Amino acid sequence: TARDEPRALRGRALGALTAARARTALLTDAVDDGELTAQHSPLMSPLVWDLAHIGNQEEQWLLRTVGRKAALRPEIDSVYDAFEHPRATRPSLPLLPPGEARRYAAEVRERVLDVLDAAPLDGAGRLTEDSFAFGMIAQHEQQHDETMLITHQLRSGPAALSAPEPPAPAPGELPAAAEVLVPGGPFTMGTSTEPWALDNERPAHHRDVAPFFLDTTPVTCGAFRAFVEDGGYRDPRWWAAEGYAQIRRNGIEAPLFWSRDGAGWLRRRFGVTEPVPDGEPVLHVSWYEADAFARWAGRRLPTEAEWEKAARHDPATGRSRRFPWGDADPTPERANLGQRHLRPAPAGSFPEGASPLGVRQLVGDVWEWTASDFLPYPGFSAFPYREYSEVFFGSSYKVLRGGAFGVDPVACRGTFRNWDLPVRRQIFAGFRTARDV
Ligand code: AVJ
Ligand code: FE
Repeated sequence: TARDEPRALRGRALGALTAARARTALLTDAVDDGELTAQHSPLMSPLVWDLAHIGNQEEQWLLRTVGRKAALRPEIDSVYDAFEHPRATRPSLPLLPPGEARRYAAEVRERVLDVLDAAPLDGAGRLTEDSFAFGMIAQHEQQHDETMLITHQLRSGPAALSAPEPPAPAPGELPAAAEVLVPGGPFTMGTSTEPWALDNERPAHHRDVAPFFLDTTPVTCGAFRAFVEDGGYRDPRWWAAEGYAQIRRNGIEAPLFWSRDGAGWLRRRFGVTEPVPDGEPVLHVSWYEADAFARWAGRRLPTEAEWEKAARHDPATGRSRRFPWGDADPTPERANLGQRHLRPAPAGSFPEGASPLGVRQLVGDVWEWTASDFLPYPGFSAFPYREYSEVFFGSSYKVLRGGAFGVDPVACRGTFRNWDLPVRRQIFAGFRTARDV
């Protein structure tokens, strides 16, 4: 009811903030102080930077802006400003040591919970800017948790994290076909109603898409291995020119973390070396590698609009839904999200998460590279700060969709947009392919 709504919003915000902090603790308690302050890769911050940055963003948005409280530690804002200091240089900053960083984030949180208690989240059935800020900060922490999970994957040494294996599909549950025809025509892309959708997902607008075929599962390690073994990395025909130059310059011959083992292949995953699992969606490929595989296979990457139409459009009603399976939130039966597992589930898993046309694993398992540049939707307006999305728009960044096993449901929607440079491979990215009719 309308009267319960403010309390429900407050509860949702509290739940999301609490879950994010539990995950932050898990990721930062798993290694010792030396590993928290070390730089495991120039691509990543020391874990202890992410930890205090999480607290500092929460201080700035929830304590100072929403709560209108005095600043707790304004002198550290600049150290934790991601734009002032690129990741490679963060180890040389005067970072709060681990104990202090933990205490700082906890102190901010304690005060934020008072702000949340007092916040007039909504009295009239409308969402205030304040409730968005709580959702944004919970998503921000979860996004940095995913970033810290990437740092864990990049660190050397024995495993520090563990998790149960994801469920495998029963043989009778596998998709009936390798690809489906997605009919052409207009659909609604983006959202104007999802309360915690970020600025770049807005507003809802019409897009026309020509009919196309789309893979029912992400591309597997086995399929990708065939490309590698066919000499795909040595044949410039398959590659965008700058992508080919980049792999040759860096001696790249297979996905990141793969190594040859006689006639076969191994891969390193969170401190464990294991045979490359042929049936699992491929991970740790750049946009260039995904694009080259697709061309070798006689196919192409889907555009972002094609991906979203396949994931959200319901042919029965003509409406766009929140997720491939409908409007209900993700569950463990529908999608591999939330770091419940430390790997994607085998291709063809999650029949309950399929789209109406039978496309599987659009949400969860691996981020999916799309053909598209990261651009604003018509009617975009930056909110609440230009540095979340707007400064990244243009032709430098490619869009990824769907979310990986390390993405929390609070930061995952059919409309959610991620982006990265086309050379990046440390993120949990795979892809699926499409073709014209
Ligand atoms: C949306 C994942 C590209 O980590 O760079 C975190 C999210 N923005 N802090 C990133 C973000 C500010 C962002 N990505
Ligand atoms: Fe951040």
